Amino acid sequence: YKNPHYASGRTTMVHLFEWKWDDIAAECERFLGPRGFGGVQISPPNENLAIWSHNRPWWERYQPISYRLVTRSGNEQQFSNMVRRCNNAGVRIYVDAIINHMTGTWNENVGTGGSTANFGNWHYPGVPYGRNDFNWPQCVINGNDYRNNAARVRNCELSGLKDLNQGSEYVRTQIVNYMNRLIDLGVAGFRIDAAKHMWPNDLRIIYGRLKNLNTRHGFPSGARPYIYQEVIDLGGEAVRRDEYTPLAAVTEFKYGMELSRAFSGRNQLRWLVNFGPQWGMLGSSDDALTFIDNHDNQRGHGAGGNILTHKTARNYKGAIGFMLAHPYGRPQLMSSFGFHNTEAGPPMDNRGNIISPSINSDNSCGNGWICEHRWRQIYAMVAFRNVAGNTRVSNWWDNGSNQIAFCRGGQAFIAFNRDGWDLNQNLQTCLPAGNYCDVISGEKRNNRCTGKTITVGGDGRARIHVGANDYDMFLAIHRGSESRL
Ligand code: LM2
Ligand code: CA
Repeated sequence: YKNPHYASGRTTMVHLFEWKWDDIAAECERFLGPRGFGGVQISPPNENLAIWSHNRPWWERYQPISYRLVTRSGNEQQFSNMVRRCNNAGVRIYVDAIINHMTGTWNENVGTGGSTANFGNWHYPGVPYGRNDFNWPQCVINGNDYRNNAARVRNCELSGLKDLNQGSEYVRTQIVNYMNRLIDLGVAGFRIDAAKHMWPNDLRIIYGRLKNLNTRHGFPSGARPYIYQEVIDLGGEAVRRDEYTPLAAVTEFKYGMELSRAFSGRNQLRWLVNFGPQWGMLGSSDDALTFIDNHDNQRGHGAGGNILTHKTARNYKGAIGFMLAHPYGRPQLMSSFGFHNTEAGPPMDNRGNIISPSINSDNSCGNGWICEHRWRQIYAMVAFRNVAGNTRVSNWWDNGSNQIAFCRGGQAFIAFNRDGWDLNQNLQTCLPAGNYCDVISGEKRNNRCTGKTITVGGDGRARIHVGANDYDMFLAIHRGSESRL
């Protein structure tokens, strides 16, 4: 369950938060496929409660009312079409699976597909679930439970969301049927929402009943779905992430927290020389889904404070650049819509329909969408990581503070400067002699560099300059970024 089953040579997925299925299909064909992205995490595809009383917040999608594939992102036919088109473009689809709970109690009770619920009776006719399918006696998790009561974290309600009993055969069957339907439609795996709120043994049984990935969508026979379990464990938790790594991969929240610290100037970059397990992170790359921000902590929900996001773009790009240049983990990018208020849902019209992103001539998005994955510095680093492949970090250099540089075998080289003075050094790039285009300050176009050109000599060394006031704090070159002029 720890293999993402990317198409060969691909390494990185992006969370297209709240995107519509038709738009994702188009994005796979026109951008993600050609640019070498490995996959997309989509917002939950199953029917959720439509919460008009909060003006359709983003978090309504974490309030399931049935497993019908009807949401503001689209219907079942659009979903199926998206998965087909993305797989054809070499881009895999990963589903955010909300299987811990059903919607809590609200005044409104109609879902995005028209299903209703009778909250007082724990009755969800769209599945159907009833009173016996939930944990009993009813209780709500309180703050202390996270430190000292694993059973309450798993058997009580997460902020009032009705807590399903995954120990029940009937509940397991509904969940497995839902997930297997998605596998039949061609998805490559799942994010398991709120995994710490479910018993590892119940999850093990559920994963074991999932089908192999659909060979008619290009997966090898016998391939198991990729599963990454959302477990927030920064230490001091009653529920530990190591309880989940024997089952499948786990979201590594320490990763984005530490890189956010370093790239916002709260820790020196030179310490990153041994970034990885020695920092208390999961012991192997296969175990760790790595990311800077996610849909929760970019708006102050979930784990950790002071996480870098698109709102502080220069530092954020630096952190993303390091993440994609460094071999540890299986990276995930965040792609956001703009927001001022932390409850606000995606751009929508007054009937609640999501408005599609528009695409500008410079590749960026409009209509309220940020599309970090379309920032040159970010998609260029996706290509860098694909070129770097399985090579190790070599030739680490630092200046004893916030200037660092390293090679990825003989494939790629990167340098960062977060000090208040210029980086200006003759450094080993590990690349064959030639003129290389920096893919951060510009790109290679018609065999010319639109940004900096770096001249590597026969000894692999080059003059590397990253000014303290440069637009970006890093430069990156790799095999394939040579200019021929
Ligand atoms: C997650 N991971 O474990 C998601 O990443 C996170 O986004 C979800 O919370 C959460 N678990 C449940 O799937 C979000 C949001 C919450 C929101 C819930 C449910 O962070 O604030 O809670 O979705 O929509 C909302 C209200 C809360 C209310 C609750 C129950 O904000 O005040 O509690 O609904 O109706 C009474
Ligand atoms: Ca639970």
